[in-house]
Amino acid sequence: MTKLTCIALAMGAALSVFAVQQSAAADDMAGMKMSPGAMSPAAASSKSVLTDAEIRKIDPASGMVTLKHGALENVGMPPMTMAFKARDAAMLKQAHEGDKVKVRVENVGGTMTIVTMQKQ
Ligand SMILES: [Cu+2]
Repeated sequence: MTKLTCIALAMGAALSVFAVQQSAAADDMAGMKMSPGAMSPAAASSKSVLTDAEIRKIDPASGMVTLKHGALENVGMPPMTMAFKARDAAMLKQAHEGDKVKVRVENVGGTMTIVTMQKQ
C-alpha cells in the first residue's frame, strides 16, 4: 500500500464519519421540530376540558355559583354539589338557576374558580 492510498483511505473514513454526524444532527433537528407540534394539541385540549354541570344557585352579591357538577379531573374532585367563585360578573349575568352548563373549574390562588361557563 502506498502512502498516498493510505491518506486517501483515512480521508474517506473521516468524511463518512462526518456524513453520519451530519445526518444525526438533522434527525435531532427534525425531532425538535416534531415534539412541540405533537405536544401542544394535547396540552391545549386537556387545559380546555369542560365538565357538565347544572346551576343550582346564583349569588350575585358574593359572586358565588352553586353547581351540581360532574367529575373535575384537573382539580381532583368527584361529582358533587358545591359553591364556586365565578371568575367575572359577566358570567353571572348570563347564567340562570336551573341552566345546564359546561364549566371549566380551576384552582386560582387556592379558590375553586369557574373560569369558563358555557350554556349547553
Ligand atoms: Cu365539588
